[in-house]
Amino acid sequence: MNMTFTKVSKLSVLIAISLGVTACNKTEAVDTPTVDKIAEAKQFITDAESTMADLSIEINRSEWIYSNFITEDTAALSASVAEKYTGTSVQLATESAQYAHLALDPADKRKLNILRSSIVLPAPLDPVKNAELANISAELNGLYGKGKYCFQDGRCLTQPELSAIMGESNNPDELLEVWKGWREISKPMRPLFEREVELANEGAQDLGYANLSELWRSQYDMKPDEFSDELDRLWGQVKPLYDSLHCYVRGELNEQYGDTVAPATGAIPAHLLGNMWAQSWGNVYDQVAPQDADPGYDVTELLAKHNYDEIKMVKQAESFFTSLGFEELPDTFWDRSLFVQPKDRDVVCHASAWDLDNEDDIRIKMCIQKTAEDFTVIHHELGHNFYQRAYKEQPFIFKNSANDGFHEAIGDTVALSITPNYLKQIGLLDEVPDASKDIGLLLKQALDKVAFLPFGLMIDQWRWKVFSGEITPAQYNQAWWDLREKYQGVKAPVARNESDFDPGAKYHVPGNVPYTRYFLAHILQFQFHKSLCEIAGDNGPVHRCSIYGNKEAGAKLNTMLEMGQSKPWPEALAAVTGTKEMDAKAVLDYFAPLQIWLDEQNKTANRQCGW
Ligand code: X8Z
Ligand code: ZN
Repeated sequence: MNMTFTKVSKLSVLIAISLGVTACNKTEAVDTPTVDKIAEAKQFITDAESTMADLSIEINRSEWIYSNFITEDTAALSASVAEKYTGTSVQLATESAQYAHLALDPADKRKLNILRSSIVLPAPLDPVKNAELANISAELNGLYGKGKYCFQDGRCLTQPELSAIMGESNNPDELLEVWKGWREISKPMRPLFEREVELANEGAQDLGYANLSELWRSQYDMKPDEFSDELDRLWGQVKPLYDSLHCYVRGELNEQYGDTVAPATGAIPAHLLGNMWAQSWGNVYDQVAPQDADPGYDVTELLAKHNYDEIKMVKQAESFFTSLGFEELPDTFWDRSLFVQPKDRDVVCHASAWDLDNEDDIRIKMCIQKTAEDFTVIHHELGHNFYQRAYKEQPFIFKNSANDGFHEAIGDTVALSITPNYLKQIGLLDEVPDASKDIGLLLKQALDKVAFLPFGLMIDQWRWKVFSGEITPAQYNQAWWDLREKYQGVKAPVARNESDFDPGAKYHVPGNVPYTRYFLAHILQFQFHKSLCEIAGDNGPVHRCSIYGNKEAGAKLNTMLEMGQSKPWPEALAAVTGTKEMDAKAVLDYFAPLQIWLDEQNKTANRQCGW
């Protein structure tokens, strides 16, 4: 399906057609001259692509309906389409292996490789187990989407409503109640998740991988272990910056809340960071803002002051993309998207972007809150949609991003251009704060982007260990918090145990969406931003640069988007940045003045950093 984070990749959609082909292909394999075999492989790919494209539309529609109307019936229907889809994709992935050794042209070789490796939740070949997996997956998604916490006064709130409290409140008792309350929804997920892992591991093994971890790490044009090393390298680059930020924020929270609630040393209690998962900390900006360098505006307030409703927020984000030269969104986008949380039914509120027909039927689905945070998320989602439309002329198998981090990075790259100057240009802000306020701007950005990095990394560090068996079901929750502490320096505010299943309270775990993509995106977006600013001829500090209205930058970005997944990702990266390496130096350069400032603050306050 073409939701931007596909739990069963659309690339694995191929279907029954090829089932018939399989048997005869196999018997012919030994004697057929290579040239015939190559023709056969080409035919296999052609058939596969056309069938896949058709089936993808069916699964997209059934998933769209399910996540917009969560009921027993839509769950059953979506599971049944997913069963067909996965069964076929696994069958085709298996078949594609027989052509892997042939001297095909690079594009065909790449297609076969993608066919084999891009199934996110592979079912075992056994049809009974395939059906079981499809049902579990639908049920897990439903449990998350329907999740609510009810207060003693009878009010029952959904995830975005609870998140709003986490973002706005600084009453530690209230924060703790909401934090704990939301984590009740994931307890029943535990046995389902455990079985899902068992089945998908078996599916991965049927495809020739050691386990699902190896399969997930095989999507990056390099060997799985090389990819893991690459992540360690990138994390090593940014960790000193994270440590400085962590130290500063912990110290400020300690001053505000005192030792009992927010200790001055050790890991930070996870309910105090302005976010349900402590994954980005922009909401505590007011609590930790620099006294003399606060830019003095709040985008949430500006949106309210200028009467922005949900649609106006989306229109404004669209206009950024059109200012770069991208075509307007189609009318169907406006007719078919979900922007506001419906009051009368359960939906999956977690924001997503969709491409229903692999052409123009692009949509977002989001329960928009009228906040600065969601204004950014809207740009994020539209980045997916504009990417999808840019690669629509590619063959079906290449209708995807260079790697999954690229898909997640595009809208964020654009949102880095939401600078004070830009806000003034669009009439939201009256006065642009002068350069003396840059530390405040950078701190706000770091709370969102730098704080995110270890979170973006740790989720799949946990999952990969779960998939490989290094973390057993009896250790799920303890291992989760061990990694939270190791990477983020964050801890649970109250004792947890193995009757809890805290990973399940994060959408992407029950939703089975790989998460390393967001870590990559948080590095890549700074590389893209820097290069696009250069192309736009902006010579000022990169955190003040906005590419708004710059057609050259837009055209350059588009050359990369149009490539889809047709080339290895380093080539796509080079199309915009001129380099084939992911490099966190762009992050460090962006935040360089802040890092100096944080270290000074930490030194002056005599803080013992680390945890
Ligand atoms: O899930 C998302 C997007 C949809 S792809 C809203 N994000 C991650 C999250 O919310 O956890 C964007 C940033 C990280
Ligand atoms: Zn996304």
